[in-house]
This record gives sequence, C-alpha cells and structure tokens, in this order.
Amino acid sequence: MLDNKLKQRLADGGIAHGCFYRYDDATLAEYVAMQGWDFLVFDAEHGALEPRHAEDLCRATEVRGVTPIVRVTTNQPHVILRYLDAGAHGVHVPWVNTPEDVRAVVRAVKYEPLGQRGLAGTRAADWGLTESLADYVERANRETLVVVHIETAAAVDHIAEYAATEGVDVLFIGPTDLSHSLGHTGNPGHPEVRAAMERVAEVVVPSDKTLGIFAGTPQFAAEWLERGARYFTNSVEGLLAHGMQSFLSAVRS
Ligand code: 3PY
Ligand code: MG
Repeated sequence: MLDNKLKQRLADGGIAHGCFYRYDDATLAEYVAMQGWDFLVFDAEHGALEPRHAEDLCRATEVRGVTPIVRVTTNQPHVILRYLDAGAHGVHVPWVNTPEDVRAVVRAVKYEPLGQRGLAGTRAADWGLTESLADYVERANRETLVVVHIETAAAVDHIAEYAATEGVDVLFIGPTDLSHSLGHTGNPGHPEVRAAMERVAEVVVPSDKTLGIFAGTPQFAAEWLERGARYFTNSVEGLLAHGMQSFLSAVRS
C-alpha cells in the first residue's frame, strides 16, 4: 500500500476534490484521474463494481498519483475487507445510521488493536513482498481513510457521537439521501434539509474530523467551503452532462 496522499493533504488542513466513478473500465478511470482530481471514489454502492474491478481501477489511479477510494456496497466487514484488500486507500461507507454502525465501520477497516480486519498477504499488503506484515498492519491502520456518510435523519441526530469516534477521518454529507430521509426527496435546498446539513457542520467543523459533502456545482462547493467543508466530491455523470450540454447549446445557438 502506498502512502495516502489524500489523508496527508487533509491532515495538513488542505482541501480535496474527488469524483465518483462507477464503471469497470480502468483506462477511462486513468483518463479521469489525469484531469487533476485529488482522489476518485469507485462506486460499488450505486455501480456494479466488484472487488476484482476495484483492483484494476486502483492500479490505474495510483499510476497517476491520484488516491483511489471505494464506496462500498454496504457496512459489512466481509464486504469492506474485499475492497480494501484490492488496494483501495480508503472507503466511503454509506447508510451509517447509528453510533454502533460507526464503530462497526472502524472495526471493519482497521486491524488489531484498533479494529478486527482480517489479515492476509493481499494486493493491499504488496503480497507481503515489500515489507513485513507487521509493518504493513501499522501502515494500513495509519494510512487508510475512513469516510462515513451522513445521509439520514438518524445519522444527523447522532452526529456528536460520530464526531467523537476514534478512527473516522471524514464525515460526509450525502444531500440526495438526506433530502429523501427528511421527506423532501431530491430537494437538498429545502430549508429543513439545509438546517440538518448546517447542524452537521456545526458539530463536525470544530471537531478533529473533516467535513465532506457531495457538491455538484462550483457554487454549492464554494458555499460549503465557507461553512468549513474540506472534502468535496462530484460525479462523472454530472460533469459529462454539464460539459456536453453546454457544448451542444453553444454550437446550436
Ligand atoms: C447522497 O447524496 O446521498 C450521496 O450518497 C452522495 O454521494
Ligand atoms: Mg447516498
């Protein structure tokens, strides 16, 4: 496992921009990585990515100096393990709705003594060829980024406990699911959804965790930068649609 440039950037107080990517094509992932992102998030929750795809996607990203993260399908140790073993430098875990769910994420991601991740000489460990497993475990516990989604009303209610959980790096607002959970489906601008997101920011920004958010427009990202977020994502689809539609409307006008 390489050193995690993204984690270092966040630890230094920096701002990071990443892009969700849900296709199993590693060449396209390499091309996307070369656009200047700090990280890519390979999306197994809303994409059909299996651990074997994640392995090639991580390789393609690493060669371009960009940090590969995987959004896992679900908060289960045997699921998280396989994506991390493939070589992801961190995980986004969706639907983390109770403080016990948060502790389960940390247990699944970290090796003893911080957690209970199963150990083997996998790709993440360079197959045991470059360092001892003991050194690898120490490095993985230090370098692996843990991103927990805040995307339900229940998660917002427990945000103080999330922010106090050791081993979590980023508390990440998912505006789409959160708007749905609060009864304003697809309307993250609704005052109740905004109030919930602001409550998350008020707790997370002064804590030792980084506040993250999905920001589909530069304006939304700027607004949340102002509120203290430092970890931003967009998506391949949103940016493709924006680029193609603005091109077509320019050439047709
Ligand atoms: C959401 O908005 O629900 C997300 O998960 C963003 O990635
Ligand atoms: Mg979501």
